[in-house]
Amino acid sequence: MSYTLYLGDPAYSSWSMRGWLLFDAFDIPVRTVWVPMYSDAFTAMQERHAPARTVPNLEIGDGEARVWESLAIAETLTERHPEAGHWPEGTPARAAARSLAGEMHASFRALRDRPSMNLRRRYTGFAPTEAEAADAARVQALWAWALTQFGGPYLGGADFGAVDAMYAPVATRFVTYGFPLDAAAQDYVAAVYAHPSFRRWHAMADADPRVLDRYDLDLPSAGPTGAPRPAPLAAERYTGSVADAANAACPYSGKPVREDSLARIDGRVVGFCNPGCRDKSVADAAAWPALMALLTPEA
Ligand SMILES: N[C@@H](CCC(=O)N[C@@H](CS)C(=O)NCC(=O)O)C(=O)O
Repeated sequence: MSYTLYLGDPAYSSWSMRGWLLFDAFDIPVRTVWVPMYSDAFTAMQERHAPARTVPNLEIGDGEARVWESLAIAETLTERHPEAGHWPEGTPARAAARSLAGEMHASFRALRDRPSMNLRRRYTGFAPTEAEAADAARVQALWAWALTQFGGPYLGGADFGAVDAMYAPVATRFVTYGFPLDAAAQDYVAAVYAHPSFRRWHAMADADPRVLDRYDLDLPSAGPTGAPRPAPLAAERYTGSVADAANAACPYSGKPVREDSLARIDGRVVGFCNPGCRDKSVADAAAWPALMALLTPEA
C-alpha cells in the first residue's frame, strides 16, 4: 500500500518535520509532495483535501484514507507497521513516550507561537516571556526525567522513536532562540541533531531557497552552520561538464545527471538529476547513504 505525504516548507514547518520523521526514521517508504505554505497551491491543497487543512497530511493508497494530525499519523503507522518501532518496548517506556508525545501535541502554546521553528537562524538577545520560559522549563523537566528513567540518548531509551519526532522541532527552537539549557537537554539536543533522519531534513531545509520573512525576528542572528550539528563533509556546487562527474546516474533517482546539478563533494565531482538533490547533498553529504555509497564504493 503506497503513502503520499504532503509537507510544507522544511525550514519552517515543524509539524511537517514531525510527520516526515515518522516515515524516514522508521524506514517506511513514502512519496513526498512539498507545498509552499501561504501560497495558492497550499490553499488549493486545503480545498482538495478538506476537511484536512494542515500539513503533514497523509494519503493512504490512491485516496483510500487520509490522516492529517501528526499523532494520528504516528498511531496509524504503528498499527500498519508494528515492527517499525515507533514506540519503545515495555509498558513503562511506551506509556511515558505516548504521554510525552501527547503533551507535546496538546501543550506548549507559548513556545510554539513566537519562537516558531526557523532552521535558518540562530538569534542572540532573544528574551523569552514568562510563558515561553515556563514552557521551556517544563519541556526540559520532561526530557531530564525520561532520559534518566529510560537511559537515553532518546526519550524512550536507546532508539529514536515517535516521541523524539514530536520533540525534534523543540530541540531546534532551543538552538534557534538560544534558550538556556540544562546538561541533559544539551545532550538530548545534540542527539537529535546527530540523528541521520534529522540531518536529512535539515539538509533539505538548507537547500530550499524559499525564505519566509514572516518568521524572522528583528534580532541579530547567525546562520545554521554553528548549530550543534555534526561537521559536514567539504562540499560545494561545481560548474563544469557532466563528463567530469564520477557517476552518470543520480544516486537518489537513478535518472541521468544534469550539467546544472553537479557538486564537488569530499574532493570528487558528483552529479545529480536536479539542483535540489545537489543542494541537499552539498548541505550535509554524509546524511545521505546512497551518496556515501557512491563516494565510498565497497572494495
Ligand atoms: N495538530 C496538527 C498541526 C499541523 C499544523 O498546524 N501545521 C501547520 C504547518 S506547521 C499548517 O499546516 N498550517 C497551515 C494552516 O493552519 O492553514 C498536527 O499535529 O499535525
